[in-house]
Amino acid sequence: MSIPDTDPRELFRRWPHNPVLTAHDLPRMANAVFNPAAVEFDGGTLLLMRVEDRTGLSHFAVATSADGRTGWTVRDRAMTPQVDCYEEHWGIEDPRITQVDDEYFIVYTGFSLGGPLVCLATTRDFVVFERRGVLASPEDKDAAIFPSRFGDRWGLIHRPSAAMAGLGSHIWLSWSPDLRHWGDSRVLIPARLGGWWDANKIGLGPPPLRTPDGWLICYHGVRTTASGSIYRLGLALLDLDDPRRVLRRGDEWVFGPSAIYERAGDVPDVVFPCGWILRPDGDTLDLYYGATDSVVCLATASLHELLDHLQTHSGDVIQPPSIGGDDQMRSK
Ligand code: BMA
Repeated sequence: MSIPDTDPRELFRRWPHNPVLTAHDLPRMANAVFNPAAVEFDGGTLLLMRVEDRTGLSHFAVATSADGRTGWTVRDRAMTPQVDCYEEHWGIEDPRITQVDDEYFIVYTGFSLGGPLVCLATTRDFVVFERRGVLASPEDKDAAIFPSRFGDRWGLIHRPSAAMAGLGSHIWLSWSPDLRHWGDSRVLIPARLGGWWDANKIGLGPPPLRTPDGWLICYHGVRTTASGSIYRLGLALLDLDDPRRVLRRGDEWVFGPSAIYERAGDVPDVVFPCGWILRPDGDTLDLYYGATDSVVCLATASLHELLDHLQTHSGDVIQPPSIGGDDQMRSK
């Protein structure tokens, strides 16, 4: 097995004390804790973590730490599914958080009676959560809202599942004037085909990150092998004013399962980030991810190294044109 952290060419460096948090850090017995959203909150780092309890259903716990690495305080069952409702009947999963002024938009997967769908809740304090309804019907997941509007509209990145096998599940972009009515949808980043690392099924990781070069996107690609799937991460860059324009898309994956805690667990060979935090130096990017659907981990990259990498490791982005519709894109 390769030992990537000893290779200085790797863009993401694992925290040497991974995993950051495990089910043993929870006050109550659970199966696993993974796929955390991450934000700076109250002068520290806050993770909103998916906890899969021993019923098999998931809810969210809050973990806070002054340095984002050690000394975690965990508050379990911070947000629990409304199991009497259709949309969250079998739990809530994989949150992504976008801060808008002093409010936090939490976009998460509801495991509904009809399969996964995309829900929105908002909070100011991670104690009281206001449910704002369903943003996308089943099957859809891996969604996040941009932190600012484009013209008068909010943008939502999401991943509907292809109903027909073999057609691929792609990343889409939809728009809303009010966070309730969504439309003007189009494919943003298509899954590739054939032998690519990101063939057939891809999905957004953390919410888009504003950088001087564009919106930085980290997404997972799922490679199907004879012994199961491998979840790896790649990068893309969207135009700041018109995020429908994909400026760059990395050819190569930049982070994949390699450490033992990423290879052995409930679902082997999975790294699955739902949050990242750009630290105050403007360059240190902490990526919080679930490994093997079992534990919470951390890897750190330099933002300028990621952007440099995209300059030199992306081919031409060829997007098929979309059919008509009013072009309402007006950047502020
Ligand atoms: C995806 C999601 C994630 C999970 C991953 C690997 O489809 O369900 O929650 O981490 O599969 O099992």
